[in-house]
Amino acid sequence: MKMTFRWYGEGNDQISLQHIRQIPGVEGIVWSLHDMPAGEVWEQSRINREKALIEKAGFHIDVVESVNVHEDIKLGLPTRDKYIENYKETLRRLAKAGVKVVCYNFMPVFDWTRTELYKQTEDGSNALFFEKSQIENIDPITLIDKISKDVDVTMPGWEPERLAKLKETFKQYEGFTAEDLWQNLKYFLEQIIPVCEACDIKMGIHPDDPAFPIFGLPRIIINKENIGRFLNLVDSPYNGLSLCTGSLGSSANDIPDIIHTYCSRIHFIHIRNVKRYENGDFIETSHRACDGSVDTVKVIETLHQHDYSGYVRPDHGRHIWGEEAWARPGYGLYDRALGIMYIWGVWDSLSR
Ligand code: CS2
Ligand code: MN
Repeated sequence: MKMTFRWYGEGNDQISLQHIRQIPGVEGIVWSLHDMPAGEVWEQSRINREKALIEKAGFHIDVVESVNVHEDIKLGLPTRDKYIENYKETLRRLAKAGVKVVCYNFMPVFDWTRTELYKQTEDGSNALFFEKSQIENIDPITLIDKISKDVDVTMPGWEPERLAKLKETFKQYEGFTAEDLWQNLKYFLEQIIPVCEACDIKMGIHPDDPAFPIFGLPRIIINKENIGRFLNLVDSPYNGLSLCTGSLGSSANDIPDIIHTYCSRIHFIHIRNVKRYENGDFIETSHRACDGSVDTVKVIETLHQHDYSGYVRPDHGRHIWGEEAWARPGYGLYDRALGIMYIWGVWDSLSR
């Protein structure tokens, strides 16, 4: 496996590339142009600038997370064709710079959703928390308003231009079903996968987080069966997965079994742990298997059995050692670095 670390870019991430350099075994930076609105073509000069910066620090730029999909594509509006053409052009330009894998998601309206960004835990750390009863009893606009006031950085999926249009977007989704979403995803894939084949970029869809419908919006990349259906929409190795153990772990999925079944189509994997409670709440924990509901040891073991040679990154970490003062929720330095050492620990002992 090839270890990577997500970084939000110069001036946008409190963590420096020099610090990431000191985490053992990290070869690549998972990057994006985080200020690009979904649907626009990425400028080649900006791609090249990012590439130069990251490579100068000694990392590869093989993985981009994410190139976001414009809402009109998910909704299947007539304007989608223009945005799909733009998406294709961005892929071609990324390929020109040497990018190998692009991560994206196909969740209506939101990316990941939580009810609290700094939930205190017993040991004094804090973590992203999902309280089911809150989601059921609050209207989404109020929740998003509340959450986005807690942070002064932009988080993936919570970009200002997306939040500004929230009411309008919800209206557009009235009466929209899971089958509609499947159809629109198929349409999108049929357009872009041939381009990916031509320019040698592998697409990896990120599972929905949480892995169940919220606010009456459909969510489809949520379990083994649906992942199988997804891979068959366009049966090409270029149509693959960014498997995320924390997202799939928000409901009772057998993740090692999913890895075992679809391993050849996994291009990128996010490893993290979450603890599920009986009432449907869940909290993000350390990477350690006994701390959460995901058997992370078995996850790593399954990857090892399959000789997994794709990209890996630790996903969200808790805030520890006071880093909530400066780090993005889920994307501090310390717990993700500890997560990497846990992953290596299991991997190296298996290799021996
Ligand atoms: C993250 C996502 O929540 C998560 O697990 O990895 O925010 C991820 O970056 C996006 O869904 C990818 O498009
Ligand atoms: Mn993830």
